[in-house]
Amino acid sequence: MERMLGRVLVIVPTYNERENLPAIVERVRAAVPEAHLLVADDNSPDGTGEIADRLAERDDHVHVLHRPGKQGLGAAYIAGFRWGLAEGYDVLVEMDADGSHQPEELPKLLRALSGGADLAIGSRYVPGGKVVNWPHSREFLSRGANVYTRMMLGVPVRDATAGFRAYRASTLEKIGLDDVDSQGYCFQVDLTLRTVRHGLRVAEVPITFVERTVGASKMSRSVITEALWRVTVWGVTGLPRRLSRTR
Ligand SMILES: Nc1nc2c(ncn2[C@@H]2O[C@H](COP(=O)(O)OP(=O)(O)OP(=O)(O)O)[C@@H](O)[C@H]2O)c(=O)[nH]1
Ligand SMILES: [Mg+2]
Repeated sequence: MERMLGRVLVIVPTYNERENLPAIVERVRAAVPEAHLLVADDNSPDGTGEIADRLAERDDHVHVLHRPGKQGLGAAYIAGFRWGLAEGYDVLVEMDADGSHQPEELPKLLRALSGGADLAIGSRYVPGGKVVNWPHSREFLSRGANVYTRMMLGVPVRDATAGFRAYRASTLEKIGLDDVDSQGYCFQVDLTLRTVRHGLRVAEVPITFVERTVGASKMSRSVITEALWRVTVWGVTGLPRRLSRTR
């Protein structure tokens, strides 16, 4: 199935994920043996980068992109996408290192691309999608963010902040990455919006999202604030376009 899609690169951004990385790499290798992996590490103080190097030495499907310091999830993905596009991969996957995104569900995402989607989103909020081990407050925040996003931007996507997704290389080439500077969850919304505005096909595939059990979250108030103001600005500046479409 991946053969039909061409070469697949799973990009895993890491910042202090030493306890999580080896297991997640092993699970990806088992779930989609043909796919390659790129660990995009922001010079993690806990030595995740060196662990990644060791994994890469043993396995020619594993690659490492060392970045000088913590610059946020969005920047790590942009760098990973650029690397993957330059290397000629046909599909670029985003996946967290902390076990929240289950590698065993990767084939489902890839199948959605084979079925014609330009972007496949692993969604918590379509029928069949689930969240495991989240406190009510966190789920409320995430669901609220998605309702607000849908309302403000008019994108027909239930889980626009989801970080488990597969892009065709052609999608990333069409939407362009040069002027993306969103960082946290907002990065996901940004790319979703660009994909929809380019008239490309987005498919949502139900996944089970499992909250991390080890390591520390990088989620912060600033991540939430960024998402809130950017989505609001995009909503307001995109309004004339939406109105002219409905008229
Ligand atoms: N390279 C890089 N990776 C990052 C950065 N911030 C977060 N990550 C990675 O991005 C993924 C998601 O980050 P998390 O800390 O799990 O954020 P989250 O999933 O919103 O928070 P939790 O639900 O609490 O886990 C993990 O693999 C992190 O290691 C960063 O600045 N640079
Ligand atoms: Mg996480």
